Amino acid sequence: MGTALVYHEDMTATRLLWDDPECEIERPERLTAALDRLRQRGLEQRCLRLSAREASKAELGLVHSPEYVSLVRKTQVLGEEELQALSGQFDAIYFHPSTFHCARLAAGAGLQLVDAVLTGAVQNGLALVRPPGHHSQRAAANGFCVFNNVAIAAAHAKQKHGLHRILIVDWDVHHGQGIQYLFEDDPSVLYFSWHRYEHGRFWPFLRESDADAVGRGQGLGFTVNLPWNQVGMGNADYVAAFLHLLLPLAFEFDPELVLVSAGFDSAIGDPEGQMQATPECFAHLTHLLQVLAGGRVCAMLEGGYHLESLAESVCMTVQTLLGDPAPPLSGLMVPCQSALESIQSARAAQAPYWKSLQLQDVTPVPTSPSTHSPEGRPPPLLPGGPMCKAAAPAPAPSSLLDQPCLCPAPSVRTTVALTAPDITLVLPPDVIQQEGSALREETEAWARPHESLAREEALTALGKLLYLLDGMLDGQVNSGIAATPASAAAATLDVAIQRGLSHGAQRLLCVALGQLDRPPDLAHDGRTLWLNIGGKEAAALSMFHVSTPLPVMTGGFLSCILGLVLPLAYGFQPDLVLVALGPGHGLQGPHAALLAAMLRGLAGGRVLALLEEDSTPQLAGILARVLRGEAPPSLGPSSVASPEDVQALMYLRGQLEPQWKMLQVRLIAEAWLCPGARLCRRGRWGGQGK
Ligand code: Q9C
Ligand code: ZN
Repeated sequence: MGTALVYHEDMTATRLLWDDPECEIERPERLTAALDRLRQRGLEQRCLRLSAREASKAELGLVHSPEYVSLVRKTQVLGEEELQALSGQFDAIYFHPSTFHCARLAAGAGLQLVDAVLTGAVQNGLALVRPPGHHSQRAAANGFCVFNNVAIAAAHAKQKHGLHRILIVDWDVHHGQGIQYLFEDDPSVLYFSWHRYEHGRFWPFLRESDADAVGRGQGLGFTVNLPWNQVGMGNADYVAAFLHLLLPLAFEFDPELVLVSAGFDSAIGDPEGQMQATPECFAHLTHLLQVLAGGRVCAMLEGGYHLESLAESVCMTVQTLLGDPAPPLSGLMVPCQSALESIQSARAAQAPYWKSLQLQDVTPVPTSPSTHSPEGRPPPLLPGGPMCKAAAPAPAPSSLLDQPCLCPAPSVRTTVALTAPDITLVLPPDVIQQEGSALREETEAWARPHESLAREEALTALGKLLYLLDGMLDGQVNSGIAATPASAAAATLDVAIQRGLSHGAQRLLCVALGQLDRPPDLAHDGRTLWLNIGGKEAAALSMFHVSTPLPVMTGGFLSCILGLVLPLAYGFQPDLVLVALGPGHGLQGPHAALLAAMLRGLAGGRVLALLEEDSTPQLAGILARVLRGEAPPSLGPSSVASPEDVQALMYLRGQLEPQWKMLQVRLIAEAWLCPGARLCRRGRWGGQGK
């Protein structure tokens, strides 16, 4: 449906006219660097270009006082000395004769973006603007921000489009206190911000930036602060914050629109943030938000002062908005202790207001003021074992930034290799219907050990699947869907795993839904992570062979994906994902679509979905659409997880946490339910051999 890019070159006019070391980083080159890089990468050309308009007085009045707007208007005619004097009345602000015009364009750009998305002209978009907005308040400029672009866009979406639930995700490294103040008593706006905090010792030095500021009155629980108490937070910390804090609340909130205060001073190299997240991380953050609100995501630039890091991160964001799969993340996926403490404090502070946290949460962890050091991180997982590749020391920032931003994109995004012809009716036009098959002899050789693959239909389906898998491994196709007769599902999956491993996949994630037994000769060499959802009971036979019952309620399904599947998947860092809907998988289309959409964040989007031949064309169609990058449909208000779902999840997390650090998050009910004793009477890794 398209991605909008809203911009106006006049926004490069405002600049600092005098000496001020604090403000000099907010420069016109921020916009030109980002835009130039988007052009170089061919990304700008793929967007719908919209020229920004000025926001009107009434639109600015949605969040600012008339007196303040008049004050800013008057700066147009002031001389340099008067501008400097007025600037001095605010914290970290400079005015320029063009400031009023630029700030009205910045706010107007956000309004155009929201209008384009909410009228259905585009699916999503980015407004490249300056001055930024999230620090600005009803009657005050602050932190380079003059008008609060994102807050104005949210108020407009409510007023002009009648929206009732808007999620604002502020991934800038500073606390957007302006947005917090404007909506703190408003339950229709859920505001999430993470920010460098250092126990209150970092700008803007506010008590109300801490995790215990959760909103007021009707808005209690609709302000979510995640303060980072150390610098150096990286990809694993950011992804963990999304999986364990933001996304559970966001799904429960069920927003109609997602606005992003997209500051890139939270990226590696930025002088303000001092964080370590690489540009690819912003592809993942964007991707994770695109499963909400039917994919209606409007991002607006806030901070970001390292031009190279900013430009790359903007490209990653736009590329993902356009539907390209996110590049794999670099570095060991292990959140640091300080990040876990922060996430835990925020979960504890929010638990009273959110069902999705209630069964699982816990008392606050006392935080210790200490400086961040790499030594503070847990030791690498399985030294010398199968994860040693991931455990290699992270490359230096400069070399990370030198890496080419686009992985070679397969010419074909999604292919379906199905035997049922009526599927074409529900396929998007750019999804290729595969004609080819692997050679007959080769197919027979793979089939030979499996009795269930002897029948002609099973062999035909296997030939098509092998051909598709080869196309994915050779980089001609990004993702695909293949079908198999129900009776051959397990054997076909087994062959697909062996074929994937022998044809270049280093680490293969297999998510098997329904009654699909683990292939009997699946190696324990750490190259395959087998995850069965639909097993009889929760069981972790080893850190690579995990089984859990199919959750019965939507809430349980969501906590299974966010609390188990994705943490394992991100920790494993596969280069190929197989997701198989086997006999009795029981998944509704929207649930299957959500799972597939989220798994597409792994392995550069190399996801092969295996269906049963008699699946409905609708199921194949919805999977084809999410695999090519469309947003999954919203699940709607989610029911709570059943006690059984919660228990299974907690048991597995308890078993697996020591090995899979992305699972780590304290669970409140652990102490009450003592799940290990009840659910599994086997030894630590089960007792199949005993
Ligand atoms: N070294 C935005 O990113 N100065 N504003 C902090 C600490 C103010 C940041 C000084 C930073 C304002 C939109
Ligand atoms: Zn910032």
